This record gives sequence, C-alpha cells and structure tokens, in this order.
Amino acid sequence: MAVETRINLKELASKPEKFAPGHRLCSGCAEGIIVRQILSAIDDPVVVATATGCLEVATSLYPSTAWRVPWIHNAFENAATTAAGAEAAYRALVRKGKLPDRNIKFLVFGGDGATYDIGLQWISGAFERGHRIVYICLNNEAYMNTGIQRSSATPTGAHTTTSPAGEVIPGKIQWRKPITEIMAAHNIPYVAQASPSHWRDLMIKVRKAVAADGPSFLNIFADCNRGWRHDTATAIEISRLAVETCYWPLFEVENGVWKLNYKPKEKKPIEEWLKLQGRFRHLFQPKFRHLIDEIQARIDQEWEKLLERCGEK
Ligand SMILES: Cc1ncc(C[n+]2csc(CCOP(=O)(O)OP(=O)(O)O)c2C)c(N)n1
Repeated sequence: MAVETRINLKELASKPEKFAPGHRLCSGCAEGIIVRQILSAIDDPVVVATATGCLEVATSLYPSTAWRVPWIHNAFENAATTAAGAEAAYRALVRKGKLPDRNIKFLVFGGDGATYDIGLQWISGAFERGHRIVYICLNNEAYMNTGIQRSSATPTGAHTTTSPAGEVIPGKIQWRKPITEIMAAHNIPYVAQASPSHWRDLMIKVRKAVAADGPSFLNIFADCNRGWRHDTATAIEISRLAVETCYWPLFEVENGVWKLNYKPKEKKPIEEWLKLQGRFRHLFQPKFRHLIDEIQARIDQEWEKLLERCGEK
C-alpha cells in the first residue's frame, strides 16, 4: 500500500480545521485531540458517522455542530451499518455515472461500548461484506457518556459504577476483550492500534486505513480524565505511559502481516501507569496488592505473544 508517510507539522498547522473548536467535550479529553489528528491526516473528502457516546453528544448538540465535514447521527449500535450503506450507495451512483468519483472516504467513530459490546455484530457484518469503511474505536475503556459503567474494554481492577471496588469486588474482575485481534481475524486489509501520544504513528495508520482496498479498523487509546480519575492536563502523559508499559502496544496487521510499530527501550512497570489514576487507587491497599502482580503477569504474557506474532522473537 503506497501512502504518503511524510508528515510536516507546519503544513498540518496551516490546513483548515475540519473539527471546530467550541465543542462540549470535557477539558483535557483525548477524543478532541484524536479526532483532529485523524481528520488532518486525510486529504480526501470524508463522510463521518458517529455512534452515540461522548464524542457524538458533545459535538452535535442542536442547533450547533463541531463537524465541518458531512456527518451522520446514529443509534448506539448501527454506525458501521450506516456508513456501509452510504458507501454502497455512493459506489452505485458513481458506477451509474450519476456522481463523479471524488474518492470519498467513509469514517465511523464509536466508543468502546459501541464497538466492543453493542455494535460488534454490526461491525462484523460490514467487515464481512467488504465495505470500504474505516471504523475507529475511541477507546476510553468504559461507557463514559452515561456515567462511567464498565464495558468489555475496561481493564481488570478498574473501579466503575457497575464494577465498584469495595468489600465484594476489587473493581472489574474480567480481563478486557481482545477486540483488535478479533477484528484482525476478519482478514480485512488493515487493522491497527494507536495512541495520540505517538501522533505520527497514529496519523500514518489513518492514511493506511483510508488507502486500504476494503474495511479497516483502528483501536485508539482515548484517555478520559473524568472516568479514570486524574488531573485534566495529563492525557498525553498517561497515554504515553500506556505504550511504555506495554499495556497499549502499537502494532498493525496489514494484509494479514502483524507488525510491531514501537518497542519501548525499557519496559516500564504497570504500577507506574496504575498509580496515576484514581480508578485503580484501591489496588494499592495491602489486601489487593497481589492484583497488581497479576495484572503485570498478564501484560507480560500478552506482550511476549505479540512479539512472537510480529516476528520480533
Ligand atoms: C441500544 C442502546 N443502549 C444504551 C444506550 C444508552 N447509551 C448512550 S451512550 C452510552 C454509553 C456509550 O459508551 P461508549 O460507546 O463507550 O462511548 P463513550 O461515551 O465512553 O465515549 C449508552 C449506554 C443507547 N443509546 N442505545
């Protein structure tokens, strides 16, 4: 896949913004940063579909909108299907000569609730049919818009309103669902994991995703200071630490080939990432400390498996 990987910050800064300021995302929310990174990485015209979630409700409050691109509102579950329908209609009209082919790209944004849980079968269906859409999961690891309920992306040990840490449970019990692997198992042309802290890597992945001849999937780490209980100024620092601890490895699967995009020089202990977030505060009590070791062991195991898959071992 030949894509332009050269990214010049000066050029980027002079491009018109496709995502307007004045939206109602929380201060310090990573989602606004990520959406700007994504939209500025793409030069072709785009159509965006969003699933219900923080991004949608904070950017489309009638009568205003933050979207300076064509945008389609969706229910929680069917954003992938809507984009797939729009893409199919567009291709048919181009084929019949009723529309010029402007190389329009169809993007979907969904939270982890929309992606990992409620929308999964719809995304799977769109991928299986081969629609040329880019599905982007803004993964803030819980159902944040409705008040911090656990999702299947929530990490083990995290306190949420539906996995409250207390006498009965030490935060969420289950391990997060391996959605990036599940999407890669669809054998679509492009699947990747990215983080806004590594913006160049993220933007190149976006370019590869839109250039793919078929469906593509991006799982993007989306820090949420409200739900993760930390200062509003540290989204990027925490995202970088997620990569440096190998909690959030940066990798891609291009036409079935797994590739690691970043290997930390020194793998940091997960404790460093956990201790910055109030959602894990209880884990540092003596009675739950063993959980930190268990989380570390699982991260190590998954990292080793990924290294093998990517031919790094
Ligand atoms: C079928 C359905 N179930 C529940 C809801 C209520 N609801 C709206 S947004 C939301 C949470 C969204 O979570 P997520 O997709 O992770 O996005 P976030 O808000 O965290 O960005 C829920 C449960 C809904 N709109 N539709």
